[in-house]
Amino acid sequence: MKLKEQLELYFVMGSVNCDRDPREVLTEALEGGVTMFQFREKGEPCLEGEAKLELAKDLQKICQQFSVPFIVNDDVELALLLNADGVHVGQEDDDIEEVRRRIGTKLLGVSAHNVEEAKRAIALGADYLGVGPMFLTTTKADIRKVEGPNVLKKIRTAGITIPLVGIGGIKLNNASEVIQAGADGIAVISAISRVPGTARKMSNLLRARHDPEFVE
Ligand code: 3NM
Repeated sequence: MKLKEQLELYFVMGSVNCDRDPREVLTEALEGGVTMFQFREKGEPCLEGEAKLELAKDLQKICQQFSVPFIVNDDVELALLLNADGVHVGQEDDDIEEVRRRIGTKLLGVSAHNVEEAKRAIALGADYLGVGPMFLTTTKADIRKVEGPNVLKKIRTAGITIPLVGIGGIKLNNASEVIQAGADGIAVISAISRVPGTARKMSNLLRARHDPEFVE
């Protein structure tokens, strides 16, 4: 499968984002049609050390059962230890060039908030970009100003063709706007982690786009 297709419904999650066992939450999301998963064990009171490693291993195994890539947020050591499929870093995280060097050909995702950051991330080796916040969100405390899906249009107008996913406050009722603005996919935390059934509904919505005859 091409990267753009794999990014279509990108579920991002850590234990802090779940009201029940994260293994159950991930399984339900994958059954619903999630196409990529990022383990993002951040925020209070997130797991550390052995407990983080054990959860990561379990979630990776579940992804493997569904043949869905397992990406690690901002922890190159963990990604290398588990032989994960890739790493995602923000602008504030490790040096992008250094991460690329350490992970070799594994997937590298980078968060970008404007055209300049997007160009720089690509020059330093990003395979895809996460662009946000699309809408207001309470999931991440230190978000930038909400520019909305328009920032995706600006990035595309600047001639950037690499895979893009929108992130931040994406729900069923605003997901289409993000795709229409130029994203290949949507990256979602709380709408999927906290509301059972959303992954399937989002997957159906995205699928209907390629296949107008598709009915649920
Ligand atoms: N990054 P939810 S917004 C992890 O703007 C993250 O770069 C963002 O969570 C960015 O889907 C965000 O619950 C949180 O709104 C997304």
